[in-house]
Formats: sequence, structure tokens, C-alpha cells
Amino acid sequence: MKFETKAIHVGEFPNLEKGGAGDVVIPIHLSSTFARKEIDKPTGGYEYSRTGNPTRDALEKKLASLENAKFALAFASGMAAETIIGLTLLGSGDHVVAFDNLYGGTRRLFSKVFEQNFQIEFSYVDAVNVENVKNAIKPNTKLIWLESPTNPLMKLCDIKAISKIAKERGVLVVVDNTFMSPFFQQPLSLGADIVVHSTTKYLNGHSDSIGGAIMLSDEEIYNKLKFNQNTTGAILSPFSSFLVLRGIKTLALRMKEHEKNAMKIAEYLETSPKVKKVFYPGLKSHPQYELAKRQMSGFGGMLSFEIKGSFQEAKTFLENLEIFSLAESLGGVESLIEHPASMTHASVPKEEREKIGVTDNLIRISVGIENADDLIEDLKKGFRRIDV
Ligand code: P1T
Repeated sequence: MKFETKAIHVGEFPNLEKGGAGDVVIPIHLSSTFARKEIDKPTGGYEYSRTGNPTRDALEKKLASLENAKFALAFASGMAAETIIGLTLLGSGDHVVAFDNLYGGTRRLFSKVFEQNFQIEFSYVDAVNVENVKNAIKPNTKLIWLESPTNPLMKLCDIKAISKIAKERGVLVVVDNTFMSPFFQQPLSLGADIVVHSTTKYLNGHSDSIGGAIMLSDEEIYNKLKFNQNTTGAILSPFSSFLVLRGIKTLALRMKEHEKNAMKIAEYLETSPKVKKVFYPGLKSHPQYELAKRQMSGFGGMLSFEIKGSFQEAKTFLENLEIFSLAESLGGVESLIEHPASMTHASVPKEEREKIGVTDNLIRISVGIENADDLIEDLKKGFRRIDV
């Protein structure tokens, strides 16, 4: 089955057997518990909704199929999914090699929880250069944690090359695939072991639910993750599961539109006299344009740029737009714009932010699926308010 067909049907084939109502859309099973006739036989396999729920199950089947994984788990948020990966695969004294440019909340989880509370050691490297990752691996390295493209600088890393090195050294590779969605990139097919998503973003696609997911094919690790998810209760609710199931049905259509609009906006920004630099992997000026073409089947809807000037120019520009909402998050149908240094990456210390390029004049856009001409007009309106 091809991607678009899986996105619509997997997990939701109508039950036409005796007793099945034939719903073409999986119902929202709100029941917190499931009754049984015999004490040792849960009816239909379900006991209690923290452990398993039919709506969440349907979503997990769909999520697994989109990443060509055997298994998936749906979580209360992207951060909950990341936390369970850490709790399951890491212990005191272990070491992790991580891309130095990651979502700020992920860096916060690593430094304020895993490092401080559990004595797990992190080396942050510029994974654009595979050698940096290779050189950072130590005898106690358990995981390599990647985003590609990164949030917010749109840097890429070679997932295939890094996974090959990791395999040789017995280290697992986790890829946060939130920015591309499985429509444009499938890290497991490139050799990664575990994929993590904030389903809050493109998978749900409508900025109306917080959720996370893990997809993988290793049964032993899956069972451990599932055990810890059930034990800690980090599950996605039935209603949110329904919203993500519904969102995924239009993922393919949405991603194509996000990309089309992002390309137009990136090209426009490159011509604007108020812009210093644009970061979008679909531009030939992107230093990893060739890798982007090889590793992904599209370039996505996220981009960032440096405005000429400083914090004040960025602030004036951002506060004078009408269609773009000045808001954190991404991946919804509506365009969002934000200032990483003050918003999504505020928890990263200033010195570290500047070292990795999250400067005060950096602006990030999640390009929605409105008409691109209207979006460009809105940006022009903002630029007219600044004098550089
Ligand atoms: O917000 P939550 O669903 O918990 O997901 C966290 C997360 C994980 N990974 C990536 C790459 C992310 O971008 C996020 C959340 N990011 C934002 C809220 C943001 O505006 O970048």
C-alpha cells in the first residue's frame, strides 16, 4: 500500500463481521475500563485504557505504517515520548551524543532532568559533519540523538552515514522526525533505530492537540517502552488520538502545500533587502541542498531567516504582521512565526544559543497552507515597519 492509502485506511478498516457496526471511522472509545465475563480473559483484549485503548491502538497502527515500522506508541506529548526513551534506554553513567542544534525543550530535558537527576552525560556536536559524531562516541555511549532538519536552523545530518557508524559501535540512533513528517522522510529506512515525533505538529496538523509518538521495529525495545509508558501513564487520550487519526488522513495533501508555499516564501525572502540570510533546505544556497535531495522526498514547510539588524528590528517586524500569528509550535494549516531566542529556545543559555547560531535576529516560520501571495504581502508589511 502506498503512503496516501495507508494514511487513510490503516487501523480503520470497517469491521463487517457479526457484531461490528461497520464504522468507516474508528469511534472515540472514551471508556476508562473494559468489563469481562471471565476473570482471566479480557474481552476483546482490553483491560484498562492506560494500558490499551481501541482508538489509541488504531492510531498506533497507522503511525507505525507511515514510518514503515513494526510498532508505534502514542504519548501525551512529544516531550513525554522523549522522556520515556530516556527512562527506558539510559541509566546513570551512560553517555549520549546529541546534535548541538535541537528543539529547546529537548535540550532542557537533557540538561535539567537526564543530566542533573540521573547523571547521564551528553556531548553536543555539530552533526553536519559525520566525523564529529564519530569522534564523540565513547565506550559508555548508548544513544545518538538527532534532528534533521534541526529546529530552528534547518541543518541536516546524514542519517544513513551516522546510523552505519552507530551500528558498528553498538549504539542506537534516535531521530526526531517532527519537521519532515513521515511523508517527506523515513529515518528507519535510512538505518535509524527509533523515530520520535511531536504529533502536535504536522501529523495532527491543525494546532488543536498536543501529542507525541515513537515508531520502531525492535520488539524487545518496544516492549520495554510500552511497559514504561503504561507504568508512568504517559499516554495519548482517546479524543486526541481521534484528532491525530483525522489529521493524518490529509497529511500527504497538506505537506505538498506546505512545501509549495515554503519554497515561494524562501525565494521571496532571498530577494528581500531586509533579509541577511535564509535557511531552507529547498534552496540551492542551502549548504546541504544535495543531501536534502538525497535523504528526503521533499523540503517541508519550515524555514528560518536572519533579519538585517538586531533584536529590535526582529521585534518590530514580528509584532506588525496580521496573517502570521506570533506563536510557538509549527506544522498546523495556519502560518506561525516566532523568535527562537525569546520563545522556543529561551531555555538554552544565551552563550550556547549564540554558539550554535540562534541569534537575536533569527526568525522562524512555520509556513501554513494559506495563499502564498497573501503570506508574502503580510511579510512585506512587516518589513516596511523596519528601517535597515
Ligand atoms: O510540544 P511537544 O508535543 O511536547 O513536542 C516537543 C517537540 C519535540 N521535537 C521537536 C522537533 C519539536 O519541535 C517539539 C516542540 N516544538 C515546539 C513547540 C516549537 O515551537 O518548536
